[in-house]
Amino acid sequence: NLYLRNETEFGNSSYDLCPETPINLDGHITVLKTSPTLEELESHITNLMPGGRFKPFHCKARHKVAIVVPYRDRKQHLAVFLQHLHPFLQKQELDYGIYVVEQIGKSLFNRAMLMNIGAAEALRQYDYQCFIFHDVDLLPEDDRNIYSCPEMPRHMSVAVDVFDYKLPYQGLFGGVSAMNRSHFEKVNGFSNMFWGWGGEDDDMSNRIRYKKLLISRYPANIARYVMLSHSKAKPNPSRFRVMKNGAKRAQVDGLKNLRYKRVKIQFMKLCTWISVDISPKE
Ligand code: BGN
Repeated sequence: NLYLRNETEFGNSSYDLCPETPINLDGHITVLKTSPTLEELESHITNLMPGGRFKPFHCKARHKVAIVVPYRDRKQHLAVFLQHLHPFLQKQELDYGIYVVEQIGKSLFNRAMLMNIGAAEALRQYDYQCFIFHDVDLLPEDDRNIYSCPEMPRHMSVAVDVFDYKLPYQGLFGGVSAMNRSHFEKVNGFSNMFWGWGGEDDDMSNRIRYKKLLISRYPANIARYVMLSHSKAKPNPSRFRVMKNGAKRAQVDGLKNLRYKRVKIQFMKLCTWISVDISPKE
């Protein structure tokens, strides 16, 4: 029998694992950069469980995946993103949920801390084994780019249109990246200390290296993305300073000292929306 059965979990009604490679993939797919509003979109995508959760109907998914999206003030991008991602992930037969982590308040944006929070909050909801950390402005162009977590952390956004579909540098781990739960815990998650643009992904790339893990990638013809346009954020001038002593800092700065105020959690139709209040420590 090609497919494994799991009789214990499903009683007598035996239930096949989904095929290792989903059979209905298209390869290159159309990317729409426009969408109806989030509210309108909610009436178009109707096959989700509350909180933007989904499981394939005909087979048992191989991967339990939380998509974690750090967010502030990009409602139109979010609608385009959700419109694209739901059908994409469903074709890949994943057991998934989309977690939007919104930073409220006036502090500089802390992308990495929001991703730590998203992972922690997702685990309070479900037994996820895989995290995909996903910028809201990146849309995958090829559905063979499977959103699972392999043997090693995987950098997903290899070839982005605005970078001429070329990887800017070897150590890059920004944009879209995948880590399984045990690796993410092993490296103590992301740093919580990067306020403003830049460096937090390079710091994670270093954490991966300190723990003797390697960054894996799909080939550039598959790991292709379109980026939605927006005004550039101001780079954080402290990022070079924070990146120093990374190895020592990584032991405390991350999941282990993560503190935040969850202001609200909403189980919306297309995503779980978590609003958090975070601010730099004095
Ligand atoms: C790099 C940034 C990354 C960003 C990529 C791609 C820094 C730290 C310098 C030591 N790194 O330059 O955070 O993802 O560009 O835009 O700024």
